[in-house]
Amino acid sequence: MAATQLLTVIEPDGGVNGHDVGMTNDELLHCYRTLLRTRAFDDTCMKLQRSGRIGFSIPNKGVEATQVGAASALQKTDWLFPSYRDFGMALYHGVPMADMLHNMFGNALDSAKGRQMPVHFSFVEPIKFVSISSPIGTHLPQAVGAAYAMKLRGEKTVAVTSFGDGGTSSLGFHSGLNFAAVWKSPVVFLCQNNQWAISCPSSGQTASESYAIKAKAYGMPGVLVDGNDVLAVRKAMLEAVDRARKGLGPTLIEAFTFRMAGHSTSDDPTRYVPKEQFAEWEKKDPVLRFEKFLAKKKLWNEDVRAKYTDEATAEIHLAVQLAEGTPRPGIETIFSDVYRDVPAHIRKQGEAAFDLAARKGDASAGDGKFPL
Ligand SMILES: Cc1ncc(C[n+]2csc(CCOP(=O)(O)OP(=O)(O)O)c2C)c(N)n1
Ligand SMILES: [Mg+2]
Repeated sequence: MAATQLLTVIEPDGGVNGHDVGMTNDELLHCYRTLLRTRAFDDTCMKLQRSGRIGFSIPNKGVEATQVGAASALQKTDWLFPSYRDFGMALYHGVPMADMLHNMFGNALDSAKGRQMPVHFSFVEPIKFVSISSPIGTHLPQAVGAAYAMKLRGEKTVAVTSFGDGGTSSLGFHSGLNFAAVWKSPVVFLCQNNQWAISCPSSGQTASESYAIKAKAYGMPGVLVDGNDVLAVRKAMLEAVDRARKGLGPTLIEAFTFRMAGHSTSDDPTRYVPKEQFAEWEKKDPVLRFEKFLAKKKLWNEDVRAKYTDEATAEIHLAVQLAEGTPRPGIETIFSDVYRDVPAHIRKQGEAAFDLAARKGDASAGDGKFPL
């Protein structure tokens, strides 16, 4: 595997060129189902935001294969330090859609009790999905430190951290990769190169031949992989995870893909992404690519897509009903999970705030005046 030559497994005709896929039909269909559920989740969140029912979302269309391929190489005991775009990794490992939507609505059942932004998930079960860090690149050193702790404890787990092409320009990228290699931390760096960091294209981000090649300077392997190919990402990730588990240290994987939508619900990509680029990558849609592969194995036809799409639609509708129907967190939860013993001065401030809320009532949506 190389840092400047794209690793591909699924050929344009759906064949795999003699490659040993090493997955059962059920496992392959689980990947496919997760691609469709991820797209359904993304699509619904966009609609919820556009209709004013949630405040914010981050599109995921186009990058699903990277997430599913990467997640499929992990064990449930491994730790993920993900980016805000990683819906597919959580869904692959069985996080219920409702739990993710509780965060999108910031309701009382949200694991962060409404104190994080939407798409800033955190889960302990069924996989360790560490709370998203909004400041770009800051979670890379977190993953390196956690992985180093796993090594010191003699655990056979690994930490995987996922970030974007823009993340490679952060200080966290440099210090994270440097220390990981020096300490031989069992960590995998997954750079999802979707070619844009909001409106900044890769040409404005780096003069390197690839992002993966940066690994060489830190003293670790770098692998460039086709991010729209579930099986290629899985192959690169399996090798990197295996290396980390054996105590051989970190790997940097660059998954080359494309964000087939805006950065977030707050921008308009038609203002800066060339039309031709959208058209070119529409043809490389990762879901269609995997369908071609499944069809060649006689595991796919239009009916299979319809069945899984219907299932995903029913699942997301139910989850939306649940999450939207769940009340907001009570103001008394502001210190929950923050302190073991709430310090006296904080308790005093809290009591004053609770008292004010009891007298003045709750804030209403869009009411910027509360409590003044
Ligand atoms: C330190 C810091 N600077 C700027 C931002 C604003 N910001 C949010 S997302 C983003 C782009 C990140 O791009 P990339 O790393 O390629 O990830 P992508 O969104 O494409 O998945 C920026 C600049 C931030 N969150 N943190
Ligand atoms: Mg990007």
